[in-house]
Amino acid sequence: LNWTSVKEFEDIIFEFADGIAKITINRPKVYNAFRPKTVNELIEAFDICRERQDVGVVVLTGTGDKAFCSGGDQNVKGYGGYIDDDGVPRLNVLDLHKRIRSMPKPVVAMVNGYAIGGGHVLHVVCDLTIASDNAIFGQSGPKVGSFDGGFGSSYLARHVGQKKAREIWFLCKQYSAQEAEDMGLVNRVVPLDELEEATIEWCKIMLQRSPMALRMIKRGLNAELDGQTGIMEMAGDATLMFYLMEEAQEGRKAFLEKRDPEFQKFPKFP
Ligand code: 2NE
Repeated sequence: LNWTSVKEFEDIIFEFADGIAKITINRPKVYNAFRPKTVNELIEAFDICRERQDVGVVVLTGTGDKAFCSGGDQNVKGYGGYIDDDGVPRLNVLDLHKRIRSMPKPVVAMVNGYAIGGGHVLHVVCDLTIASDNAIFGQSGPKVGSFDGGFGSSYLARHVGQKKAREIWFLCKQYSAQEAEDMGLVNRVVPLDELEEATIEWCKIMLQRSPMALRMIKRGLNAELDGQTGIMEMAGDATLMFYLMEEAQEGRKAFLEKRDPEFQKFPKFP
């Protein structure tokens, strides 16, 4: 694909081609670990992807062939979180998880190496994961003084089951791409040099599908875990579709024309 830059950032690369947005964490010296600035840039890029109607699918990956993301940058970890340039500790990666989860378009993790700690959680919250055969998966929080009891635990358990999720967190072992595929943690494993091609291939298939149908499926699958927030997101999309119907337009028109709405003319389907 002919990638073009969407916006210049310091810690990430943000590109677009043919309906696909590609967001690359670009901190190879620290195995693509994130600091608060990285997360803020990721949030901005995901927000742009949400707004842009020419983006149908978003791909998240890391620079190089060593790491997808190694989690929070241990160099800036302090009291209360990861210390930002302003000296304030932040854990803003949880806001990024929410963005990925509520993105009304598929988000694909293209895992090109280590997905460890908070980097592992990032692929867990993506809708699909395509991994290179050298990828390594695992949580490390309890080994380095951290944990993610949010989506990083509950949604992980939805993927692999409660026992396996507890094993992954309690032991902090590392798993090969093949093991990850076998436990339902990734969708597909391919040779490293075919990773982008395979990811684009799947993205192109999704781009041929009905965007509203994909959106509603994502909402439905999320709602099962997300409680009132999940129902709210799904109901929001139902409202969006209602606004596309003549019945909703009639209410607005009647108000502006200062007359009673003629709702009775609309069908009451079984
Ligand atoms: C990823 C892993 C297993 C790779 O091991 P290895 O032996 O292949 O490489 P090495 O030498 O450890 O790492 C290569 C370079 O990347 C840096 C290392 O310090 C090293 O730098 P140099 O010595 O060459 O200068 N690096 C790697 N990960 C880093 C990190 N996270 N922060 C800063 N620098 C990092 C191995 O490197 C590893 O285990 N990394 C640490 C993974 C980790 O514990 N991440 C934090 C987990 S907690 C978290 O992410 C989190 C959370 O639990 C909840 C909320 C938010 C975040």
